[in-house]
Amino acid sequence: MAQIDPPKPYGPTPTKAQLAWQRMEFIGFLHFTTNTFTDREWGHGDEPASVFNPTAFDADQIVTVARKAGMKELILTCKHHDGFCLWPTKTTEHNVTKSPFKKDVVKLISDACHKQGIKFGVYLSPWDRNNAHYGRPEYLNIYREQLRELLTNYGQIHEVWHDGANGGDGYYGGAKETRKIDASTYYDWPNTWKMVRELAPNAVIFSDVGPDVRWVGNEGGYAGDPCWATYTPHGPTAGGDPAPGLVQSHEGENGHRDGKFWMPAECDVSIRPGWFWHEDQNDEVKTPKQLKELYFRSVGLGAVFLLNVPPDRRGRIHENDTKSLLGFRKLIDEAFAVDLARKARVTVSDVRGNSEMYSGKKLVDSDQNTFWATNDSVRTPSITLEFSKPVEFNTIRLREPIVLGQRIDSVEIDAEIDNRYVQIATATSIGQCRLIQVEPVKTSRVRLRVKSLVTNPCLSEVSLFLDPNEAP
Ligand code: FUL
Repeated sequence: MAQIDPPKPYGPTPTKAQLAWQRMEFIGFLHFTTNTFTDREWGHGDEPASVFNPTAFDADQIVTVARKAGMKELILTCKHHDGFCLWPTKTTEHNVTKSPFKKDVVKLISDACHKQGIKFGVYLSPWDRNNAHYGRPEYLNIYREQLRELLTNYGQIHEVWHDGANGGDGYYGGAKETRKIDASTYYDWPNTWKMVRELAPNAVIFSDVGPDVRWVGNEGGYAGDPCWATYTPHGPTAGGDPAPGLVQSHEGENGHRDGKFWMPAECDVSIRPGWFWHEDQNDEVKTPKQLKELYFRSVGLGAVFLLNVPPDRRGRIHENDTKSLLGFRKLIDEAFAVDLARKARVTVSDVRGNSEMYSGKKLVDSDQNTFWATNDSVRTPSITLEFSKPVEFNTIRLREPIVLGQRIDSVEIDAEIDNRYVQIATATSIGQCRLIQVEPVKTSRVRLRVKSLVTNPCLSEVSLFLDPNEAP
């Protein structure tokens, strides 16, 4: 088939780093610090370094569990709000070298990640309840120096996580002073991000306002429906500038169809009620089924699923969490084991000359290099899959080649039942991935009606699965 130019990109499009990040789909968070040993969620900053004493720390065990669960990246809380640094920073005495453990936790975890082919990311809390300079201009230099250490000494960094939390309860280093900051100006984020770009060009930067990855706006691990990768952060008050900690966070759940920036959502949640490990939460680990549901509500809406698995006081992933993670992996693998659409004969109502999908040779391209595209003026084409023998499915997976932007507004899916088409599903916003669960249908013909109000659509994947754990 003759090759012709692909369609022109529509609206904002992802950078190389964003694209690589979106394709990971499932990543992990490690919350680990003095809180693990003091049973707190937010340390006060006056915890002595002596409390940090993992008894059987095993970075390989942590990374192996994450890898087996399917996580492609791990983000470590190198410093949480309490200010204790897990690496031998030169910026403060309040660091791991002063603990009985002494060893560089950032190095141990990042080395294990690099060794096992897992990407590594750093969380560095802007809020610091230990540092004497927090709240004054000097602290900004300290924060940047800490970032510089993390971004230069630990190999490739793929994500830099800036928390929006900056408290205000007056607890600082035990001194109980109040240090008020104006989060909209104090941190001077643009200059910090400039430095991140220079030191870690492959990293995406996460915050409430991106610039690469946006907070989804809840800590429940789910996106809204629809969830657009495009987004315009708005400040909390009319006219107020948005900044980390200062956004209309609920808008993160859906994003904006006409958003100014490509800023896909990251859905963070903990496998336990708390972000840190607590003995009394060992029986409250989310079940494989609950995790699977969150996967469908995050990855299935084009977002990235960021699941926190907090190491325990030994410095390992607890048995209960491990069991749940591996159970979850099994459910996901079983759900997507066989793509029934590969057996289909494919016809389309319109095609641009470059579509391998059209010939039925290629219905799936998870790298999104080949895709079905229509001619420029076409807005509502359809694609039909015909099977020589009826197939039964309950799960549909669609992807757009997002390098060309998010083009499709919605799809309607029909199955032929008793010689006529019956609509079985609709979906608004496709993007990187859209998972649709339906009641099991048995049919020889499936039709997808695509609506793209703004430009001509493209699709890089149409897959059908029979998830054995969802079938009645
Ligand atoms: C929040 C923090 O305050 C929590 O402790 C946790 O780190 C979570 C991921 O982000 O804003």
